[in-house]
Amino acid sequence: NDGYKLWLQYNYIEDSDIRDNYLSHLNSVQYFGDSETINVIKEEISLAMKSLFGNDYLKNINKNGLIIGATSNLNTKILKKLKNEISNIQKDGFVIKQVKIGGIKQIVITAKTDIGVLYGTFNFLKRLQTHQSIDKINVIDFPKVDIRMLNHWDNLDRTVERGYSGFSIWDWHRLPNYIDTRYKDYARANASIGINGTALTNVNSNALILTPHYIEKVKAIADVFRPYGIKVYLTARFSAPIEIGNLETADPLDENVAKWWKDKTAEIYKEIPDFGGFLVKANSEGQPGPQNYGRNHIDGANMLADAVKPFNGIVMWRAFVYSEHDPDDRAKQAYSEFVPYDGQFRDNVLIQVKNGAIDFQPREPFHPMFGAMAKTNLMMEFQITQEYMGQGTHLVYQPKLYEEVLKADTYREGKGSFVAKVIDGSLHNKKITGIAGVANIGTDINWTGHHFLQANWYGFGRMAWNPYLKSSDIAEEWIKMTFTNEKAFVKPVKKMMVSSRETVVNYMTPYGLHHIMATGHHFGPGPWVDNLSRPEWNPVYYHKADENGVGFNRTNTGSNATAQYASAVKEIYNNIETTPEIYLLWFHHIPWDYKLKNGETLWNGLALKYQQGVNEVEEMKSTWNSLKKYIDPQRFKEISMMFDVQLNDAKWWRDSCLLYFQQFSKKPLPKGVEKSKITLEYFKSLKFPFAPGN
Ligand code: BDP
Repeated sequence: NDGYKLWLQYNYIEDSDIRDNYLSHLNSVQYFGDSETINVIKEEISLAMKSLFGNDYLKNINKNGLIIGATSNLNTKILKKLKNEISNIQKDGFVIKQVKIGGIKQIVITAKTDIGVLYGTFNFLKRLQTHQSIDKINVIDFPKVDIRMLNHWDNLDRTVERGYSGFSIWDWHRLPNYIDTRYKDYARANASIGINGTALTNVNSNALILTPHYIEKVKAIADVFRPYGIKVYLTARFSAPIEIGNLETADPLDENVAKWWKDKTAEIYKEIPDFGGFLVKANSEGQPGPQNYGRNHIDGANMLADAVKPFNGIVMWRAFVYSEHDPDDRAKQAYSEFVPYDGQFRDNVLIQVKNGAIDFQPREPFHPMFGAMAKTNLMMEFQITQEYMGQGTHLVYQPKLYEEVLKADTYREGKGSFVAKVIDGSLHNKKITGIAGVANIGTDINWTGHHFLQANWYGFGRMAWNPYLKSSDIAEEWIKMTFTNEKAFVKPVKKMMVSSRETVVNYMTPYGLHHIMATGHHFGPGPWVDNLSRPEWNPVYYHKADENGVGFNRTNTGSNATAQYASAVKEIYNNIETTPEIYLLWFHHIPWDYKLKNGETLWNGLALKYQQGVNEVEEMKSTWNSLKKYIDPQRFKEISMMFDVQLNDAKWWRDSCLLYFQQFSKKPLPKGVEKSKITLEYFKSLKFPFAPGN
């Protein structure tokens, strides 16, 4: 098993009790409606049934069976039985319910739209894959967030920025005539978890994607995705009117520029009538934007919003901005720049905000912009690819991180103002809601490099559908669908996944340390780096270690970043006693002999966490090795080798960080912490000129 089939393995159900029970409900299947989406549902059902049951299924039309179709295509007899449920269906939600018609038990999968029916079908198939009971099934579900999308940081030359699973799956050179089967399998996988959008291109964008030659290629992909309910989006390079439009300026207030974007948009919609819209990184890390012309984010975003508005398109404008000319704490800059604009963006603009104020660290407190813009559509950006977390080789189950952020309480409208409520729009009654994940997908045969990182794609989709789900429940269903329902396998693997995020924090950045990764590629430790041209690119800017202690004072006696939070949160973080220890060094600069809650000094505590991280990887590795008999040899071996990499790297992190910080703490390692056999000089000398994703 090479892992290509992801969580859609549809393993044959060996347990005959379960199999016979299912088959007693599945003697037939009837489809209602006629659309490309209904066709893909038929294909999926037939693929899944053959695989789950062998040839023993769908034999007798006059016995208990399945009825699949949108409400508008069902006959009145069926509709009558489902009256209440149908009136409760929201958006692309669905109902799966067993009803009796003419003495025969029928499981009806229905929705207002065919896409909803597709979601219901995948939900039903998941139940079969995870061996859940379907007796008297009665399920109603709907997506809580409108736009659930992947952001591909894929370049036109097929390299992937921060991609660690091979090259881009978009084969631009061979498009539009050659349609790789991956496009369809990608769409199936995404639809199975409710993802309904994908931005095909890197936020550090290339204007060529907007030329007719490329629009034709994008159209070919959009045509494959359409039956699966997935819209395509493109990144818009702000200077495109100059680069491909022969204009002299890209000033958003220039009439010719606005007209150029209107015409360009119309040209795209002519080919792709359901095109989603634009994703824009402007005036950030060297990308062009409205500020190049003395304008601001409102001018830029609204100009594009007006262009897509006639076609119901949207603009996702990223808030990931920080400037080398701004002497203020980098963590404060996005909030300072955007929050004063609240209420001034068009209603088809969404401001896309990363989960934390710095950059996808193993742990960050939630971004203070969440809940702070009551009159602006604001969407979440998570990173599924693991730029700062071991990239394609470390097992880190990220839905645990997503959950931590979504559950954080912003206190913006009093207690219970969770980030999840900002994202589903309920806190301030938002018009459009969205959530994006930076994809970890590439041309590797198993899509994500490390088999377990498929779970991050899966889990992202599930939480985008419903940001209140428990990450541990998602892990369990993913394990069962991807590997096996065997309890002796599911339990330990789930435990390992759920704790893996804390483990990576332990061996990389315990107690609120952050951004101490090596330069450029961000793989491996580099806390010593202090020579980069922009101060806020240097790890020393973030940890500020010296003889007196370590950590970034962001309280009211320091950068005062805490003032960007609601006052209840601000007070918690301003006070070292009430700051959760997981964020200690994020908010405070603390002496090495500061006493932690467990009685250890900060230095000892830090060292012990690094060691704990290493120990935990060792445990994961031995857990995995004990499970060999439950799994196919290929995936077993490949995952097992990944653990070797992860263990080595965890030790590298521990050893180099402790040697480095020890220069300042001048204290011995506490008992139980292994001493490095390698020198700090050696760690510093390591170079990675060909690291992927750079
Ligand atoms: C950082 C990455 C960089 C991205 C940037 C972004 O290092 O490659 O372009 O974020 O999100 O995390 O725009």
